[in-house]
Amino acid sequence: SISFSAYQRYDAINSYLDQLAENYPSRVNLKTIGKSYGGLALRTITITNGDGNTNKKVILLDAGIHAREWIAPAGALYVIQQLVENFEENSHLLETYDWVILPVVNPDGYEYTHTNTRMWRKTRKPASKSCVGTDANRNFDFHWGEVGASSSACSDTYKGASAFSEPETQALRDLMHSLTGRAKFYLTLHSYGNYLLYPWGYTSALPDTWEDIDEVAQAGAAAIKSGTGTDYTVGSSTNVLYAAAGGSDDYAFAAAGIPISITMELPAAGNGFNPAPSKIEELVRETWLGIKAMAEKVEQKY
Ligand code: 0X9
Ligand code: ZN
Repeated sequence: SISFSAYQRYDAINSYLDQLAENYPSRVNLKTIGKSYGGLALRTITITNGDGNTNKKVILLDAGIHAREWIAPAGALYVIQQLVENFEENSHLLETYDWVILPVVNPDGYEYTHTNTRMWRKTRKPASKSCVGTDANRNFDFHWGEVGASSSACSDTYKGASAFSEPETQALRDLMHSLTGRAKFYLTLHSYGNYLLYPWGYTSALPDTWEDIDEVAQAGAAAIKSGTGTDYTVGSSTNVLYAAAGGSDDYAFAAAGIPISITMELPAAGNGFNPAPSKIEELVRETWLGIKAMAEKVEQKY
């Protein structure tokens, strides 16, 4: 089991995944899709209904691209818990779809925020003689570096020496491509600010199919609003937040061909990147309402 009354360290997250694989071998499969710069395993959990169909459509969920956004991995862990340990209630979500979840994209950074610098955002690979880290969400190779990304290695939004300079973004890229054709919905959890964002991040123009993505995001916002009263803003990244190229969402949509691609910025609960531990459980429950509604919409339409 896992507790949502504290933020979990990388090792505890791994232990939970191992425990689920042990207890639910027919519905859970773990993979290591790569290693962080610091040598930590990048682990996915694939959750199925155990019917043996290996060719289902896929929902791809990740979290923890940004190290300090602790509520995001917590949200991913709650999704995992619901789909695996509360399977009876959620089996409809696994009827025609498998879920592939990478709960911590940037474990080096995540651990560093626990042990050294709470507000660290980037990866932990040296970027220059004196500065460390690349913004993984500026490092994807789609209009890389064109806008909202820095060329300075010391900046928090450093785009990297080249697109996909980081082992973590390489691993996520390869995971996306390994699921091309099967993956219909890519959802990446961040914080904070209560946004459901979709392409494009690099331009104020909208993709041709923006209304399809908007419909899914609106379903998520509506479910959260009616469940807890919390408001989410829905729109394209550039139009409702800011322009920033090289994000995983634009790449998933444009380069990996995943038709529904959304960045969810979870709430601050009054404390920025650091919601009180006593708020984690209600935040992840609320987030799950939105994710479930979006998944239901995707699964009924795609
Ligand atoms: O700036 C980001 O990477 C995201 N916001 S955060 O506060 N979590 O850092 C928003 C990313 C939206 N997507 C793109 N700009 N592609
Ligand atoms: Zn973020």
